[in-house]
Amino acid sequence: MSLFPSLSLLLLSVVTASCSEAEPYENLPKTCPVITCASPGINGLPGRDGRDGAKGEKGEPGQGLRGLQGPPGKVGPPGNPGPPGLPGPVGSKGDPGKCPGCDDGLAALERETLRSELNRIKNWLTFSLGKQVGKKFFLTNGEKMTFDKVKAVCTQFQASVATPRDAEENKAILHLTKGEAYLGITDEGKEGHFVDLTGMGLTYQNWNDNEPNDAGSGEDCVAMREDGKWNDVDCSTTSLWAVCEFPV
Ligand SMILES: [Ca+2]
Ligand SMILES: [Ca+2]
Repeated sequence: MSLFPSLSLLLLSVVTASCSEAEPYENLPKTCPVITCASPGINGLPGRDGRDGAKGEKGEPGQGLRGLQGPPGKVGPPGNPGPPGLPGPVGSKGDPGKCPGCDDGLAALERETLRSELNRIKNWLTFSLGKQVGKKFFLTNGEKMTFDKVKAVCTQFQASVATPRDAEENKAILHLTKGEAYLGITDEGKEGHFVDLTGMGLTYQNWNDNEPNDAGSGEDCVAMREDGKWNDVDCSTTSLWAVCEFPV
């Protein structure tokens, strides 16, 4: 007899626990096995808003028509000047400048110095070896040789074989050599027709008596004798002085 109240209390607890499950209201049985259920309560207030969800992906651009581009706007005011740029690379060396007065003065001084030095050298040569007549300067190397070698020696020193154009030049050559010397005169081109080495006819002649005679096997060169007279001789003769004439 004492167990009946305890059993009833146990059943009531079971039924209460069954009715307190968090099931949807619609799914609750309308009847209870032991006691009649009470009518359902009214809905509670909405819960608080949940947290913001993650950001979604960017959507596709709209499909609407794009408007026409408007006219360009007015030119804005000029901006402030920028800072100065870095210095450029060093340029190549320029041409020397001109200083007309300075250069001319220096050039004139150099020319005068050279002219003075050249005159001194000419004087030395004239004193020792040469002889100047007018604008000619006669020189000998003190050697005797064939006519061809005389021509080669004079050409080497930018001169020509001594060729007297008048009595004064003839005398100068005689004074220089004091003996027989080749002259720059020949009739190799045409026998008996004597010309200078440029092919020009003679304007001055000082032949010895009975010369030129083209003696022996032929004489096509001209030698100055010790008395200053001329004689045609063999060009291979090696006993004649080499005398050259230089323009002054
Ligand atoms: Ca001859
Ligand atoms: Ca002769």
